[in-house]
Amino acid sequence: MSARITVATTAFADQKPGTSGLRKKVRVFQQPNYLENFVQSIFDATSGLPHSGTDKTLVVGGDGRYYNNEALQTIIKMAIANGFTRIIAGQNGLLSTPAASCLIRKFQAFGGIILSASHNPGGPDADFGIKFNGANGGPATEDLTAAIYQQSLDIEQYHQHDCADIDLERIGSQQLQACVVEVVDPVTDYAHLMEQLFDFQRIREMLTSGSFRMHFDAMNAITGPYARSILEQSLGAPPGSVLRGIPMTDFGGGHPDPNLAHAVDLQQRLTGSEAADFGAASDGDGDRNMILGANFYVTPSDSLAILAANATLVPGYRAGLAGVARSMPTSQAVDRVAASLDIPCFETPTGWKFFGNLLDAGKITLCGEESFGTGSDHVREKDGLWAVLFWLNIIAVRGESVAEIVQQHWLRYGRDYYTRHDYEAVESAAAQSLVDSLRQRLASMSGRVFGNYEVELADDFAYTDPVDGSRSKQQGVRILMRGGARIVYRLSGTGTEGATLRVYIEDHQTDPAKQGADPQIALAELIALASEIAAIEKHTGRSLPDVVT
Ligand code: VG1
Ligand code: CO
Repeated sequence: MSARITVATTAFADQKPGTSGLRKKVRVFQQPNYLENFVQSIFDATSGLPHSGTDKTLVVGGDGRYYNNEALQTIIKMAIANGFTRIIAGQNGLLSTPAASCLIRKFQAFGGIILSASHNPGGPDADFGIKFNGANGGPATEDLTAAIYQQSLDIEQYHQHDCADIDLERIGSQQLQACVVEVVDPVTDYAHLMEQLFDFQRIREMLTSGSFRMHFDAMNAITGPYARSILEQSLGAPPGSVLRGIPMTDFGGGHPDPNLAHAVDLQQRLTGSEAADFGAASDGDGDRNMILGANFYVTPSDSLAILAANATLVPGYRAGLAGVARSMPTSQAVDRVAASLDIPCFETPTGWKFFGNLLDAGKITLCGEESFGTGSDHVREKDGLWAVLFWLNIIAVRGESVAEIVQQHWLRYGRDYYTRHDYEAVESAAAQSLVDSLRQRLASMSGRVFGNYEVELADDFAYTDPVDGSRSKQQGVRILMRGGARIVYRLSGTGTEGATLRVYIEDHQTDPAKQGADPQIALAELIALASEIAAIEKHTGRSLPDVVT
């Protein structure tokens, strides 16, 4: 016998979502009612929103990290009790973040719940996360996120369908009370969308030619099945081109963050005289990408600019771009491409939720972030494999190496030297006082000269959404120098321990003779200045960053 039950609960005070959903240690989520409270808060906060069609459909899945499937059972049972009539679940509980976005759009769902803490490690002592995406397939807006948090503070009960666990292994439909649960292959619909956007024929010719070698590092995370299906099976990359292709609940003990620090094997295969031609990696939930050429690393900011500059070489973007957008800390490289294409370029706060309205309104076609995130209007999330296929398509058409493509880009637009320095697990109060102190000094900074740089404007970035007029304040301290150099400071909103201070540093170089330097050297003066202006060592006790990208 199964029945709808209502359970009394008490609120938790710490369910405020960050940059991308609610992220906590697994053990926090395992507390009685913790997950249930947040899920009910999502359903309560969204209950007044309309849904299209006769069904109220929810898409559910996650990156397969530890606690994924237990959480999914709870969520499905709660969705049934909260009036959803159709639930689309990835087989074995798996869905990459971009694939979930794709399914929400395809099935005209009310929304989706995605289980992931993205690039954070997984396992019983590591991180878990949950987020809600709306009917457009994108992350909940700031307003909706605030409403969910408010519900979580007021919650007194939740509803659950009391039944045996749902079979998520077998593809097909199951009827549970008034609800149909459909288990779908996590890859099929996403792969189909990719085929519509890219010239698979041309990429296949390149990958099967024998003269082009590539590796994709799935980091034992969600993109393994997607990459094997698309890159190896459909496009003919030799078996073994996908590294670490089997998803694991703890990502093999690794840190599923696609950067040089965490993709050592991949980097080695792209280094030296025997280097492969192309390398790429994605993160825990499949929305990030890192792009490498033979002995060459492409910064995510450059990658966005290069995709924009070459978009018309790719079938899905042949008609050109309506506009582009980047998060504020992302380098200004894409701005230069937009100016030359004479299309709008928007600067948004960090986090994909800020691109949604621009994409929905048709104001932009491509967008990206410095944090290894690039995407387009094909879904409403950043998309790791999509970026990889975009690069492969460009390379196949241009017949040039990654390095040649990037260097030619620099010759035309100048090089935006870029680096991000992260100070991790800083004591929260110390990090906050560093930012507060910067904020207090902003007004006095304008016009000041530091070595070769003069401050043109110093402010705390605020954004007004051009579509709905909503305003987001305190999105990062910017110090803008005359001539375009910038230093940006902000605190991470995805961590689960202490605070992470991110310092973003960039400068533009138009002289071709000076475009070949190591960014840490080219930016050395600004890097030192960034530490000095914020008194990083004084506040945090750290003289060097933990991670440099
Ligand atoms: C980080 C990145 C941000 C990204 C967010 C979610 O946020 O900086 O650009 O959108 O992660 O990405 P923060 O607040 O830690 O700087 V993912 O791949 O975690 O969904
Ligand atoms: Co991610």
